[in-house]
Amino acid sequence: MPEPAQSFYLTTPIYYVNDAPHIGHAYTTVAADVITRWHRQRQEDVWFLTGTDEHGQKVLRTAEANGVTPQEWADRLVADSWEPVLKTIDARNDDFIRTTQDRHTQRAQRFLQGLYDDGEIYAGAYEGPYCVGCEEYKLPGDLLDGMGEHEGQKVCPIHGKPVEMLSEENYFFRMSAYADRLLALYEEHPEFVQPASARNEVIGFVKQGLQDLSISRSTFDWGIPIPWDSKHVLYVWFDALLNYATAIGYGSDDAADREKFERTWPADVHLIGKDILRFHAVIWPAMLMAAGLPLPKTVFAHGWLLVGGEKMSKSKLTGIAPSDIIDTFGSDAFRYYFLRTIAFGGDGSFSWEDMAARYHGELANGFGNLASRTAAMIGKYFGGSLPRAGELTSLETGLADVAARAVAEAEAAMDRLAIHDAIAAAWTLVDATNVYITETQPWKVAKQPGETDAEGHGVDGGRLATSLVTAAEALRSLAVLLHPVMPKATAALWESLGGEQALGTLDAQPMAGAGTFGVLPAGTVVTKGAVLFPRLPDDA
Ligand code: ME8
Repeated sequence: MPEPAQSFYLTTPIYYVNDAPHIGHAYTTVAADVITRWHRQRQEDVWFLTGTDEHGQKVLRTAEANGVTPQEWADRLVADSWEPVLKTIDARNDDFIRTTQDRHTQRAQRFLQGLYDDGEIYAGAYEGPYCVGCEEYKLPGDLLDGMGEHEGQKVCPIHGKPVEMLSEENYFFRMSAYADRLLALYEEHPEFVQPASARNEVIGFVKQGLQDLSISRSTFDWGIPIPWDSKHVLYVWFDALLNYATAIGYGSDDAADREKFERTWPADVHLIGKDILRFHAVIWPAMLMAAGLPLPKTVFAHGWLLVGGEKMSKSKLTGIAPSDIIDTFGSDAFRYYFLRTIAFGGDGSFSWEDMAARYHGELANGFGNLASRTAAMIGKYFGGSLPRAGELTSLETGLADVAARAVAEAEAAMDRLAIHDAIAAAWTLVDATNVYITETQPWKVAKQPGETDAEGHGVDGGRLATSLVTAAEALRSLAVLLHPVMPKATAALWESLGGEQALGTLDAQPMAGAGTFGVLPAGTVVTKGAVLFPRLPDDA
């Protein structure tokens, strides 16, 4: 029996539907898409979940301000913005969960009832600050003193707005009981919270001691009803975190759903922004411990896209829509730019000048031109039929070594979730192939008379054929290696290389073999194909 494929389950945060997505949200989803496509290219059994977080006061207030019910508002935002953006950025998610779906609300209630029955939840009252922007109960130490119009008030450091003082009947989860087990988890499994800066922050936070967590709200009704007390709705974060389990079948009565959960849980990676680290690295594992469920393997917190040194946000009017950039540069360049330029885990910023410079330098001139001139020369000198390579010199074996190293380094980088390093490793092959073509100068060699073998494939004393076959092999490697990052351009390249007829679909090419040369058979039909990264009009 063949070994079952390794399973890989990755999630993004589920996004609030109070507003449309900006490039910060797209950044997380694109990163998630690249990582999951990478694991698919390793032929693993991948599940990629994203979705929307639709309950809570923030969404309720936005709907009220727009004169519609919160459900109508959520439906509108999902249909008009959150689902379409996935297509815009070329994300290939397997599921899209909405927290207002029955599958989620029923299964979340089942989880909650289980905790209540086990004595993990008790009735109490909460008095203290709350930030509706974060949907978070704040500790006094979390807040800043307001300035200007907020003088004399305490403000949330993320939203820059005053917190509200709540005084409410609530149910509480006995989270304080889990502090020691959480600290042991961070100690024994350093990979649980990444990068190291995030892990240190979480350890520091839990070491101060944990309080029990208010998990219900009783002053509005937009949420999942608490099963044993319909005057309360579930606190939006407790509701939202459960999506990672409910979406893959937790709490379902259906046998196929339960089997899916058994096969898929625990998650391999919860990918998040650092703004929501504590929820994922403290509250979520404590909830799972209380329910006796296995813990996710890794919570990875990436940095922020900044504008003027602050987190990009719609509420501060600094949000840029993904389509603003993609309409000009295309989705591949968008995906490449953000993941190549920002060290994954650190903060970064966007500039039109930098984007345009990299588009022209790295994509159009570096990668795109390499692909088009190689295909053009195979067309011109060999009628578009890949010749047979002659004797290999150290130039060819040197390039093959670069390819093998690039794949090995990129694979190792992806295992560390260092997406920027993986792309940089692939680029060593783009650059080395361009140097190789300059060194072998096929256009000069072609001036010498050529020969063909019995099947009519050019052999041409070897050199011309060898250099073009070698460049084509490097491009084949790059098509596989960069497919997760730039799905459209690499599909066009695969088509131009005749990859599908010769070797099957691009998706089916295993990442592990991507760096080995000598794969494309002689006679493969190479066509010029579309320009991968067209030059932009001067005023773009
Ligand atoms: O927090 N830079 O939803 P949300 C980088 N519903 N990433 C950014 C960003 C920026 N400037 N702005 C947003 C929520 N993000 C909850 C999550 S999960 C169970 C519930 C990304 O709509 C980043 O991933 O506020 C951040 O964590 C997420 O969007 C927050 O999205």
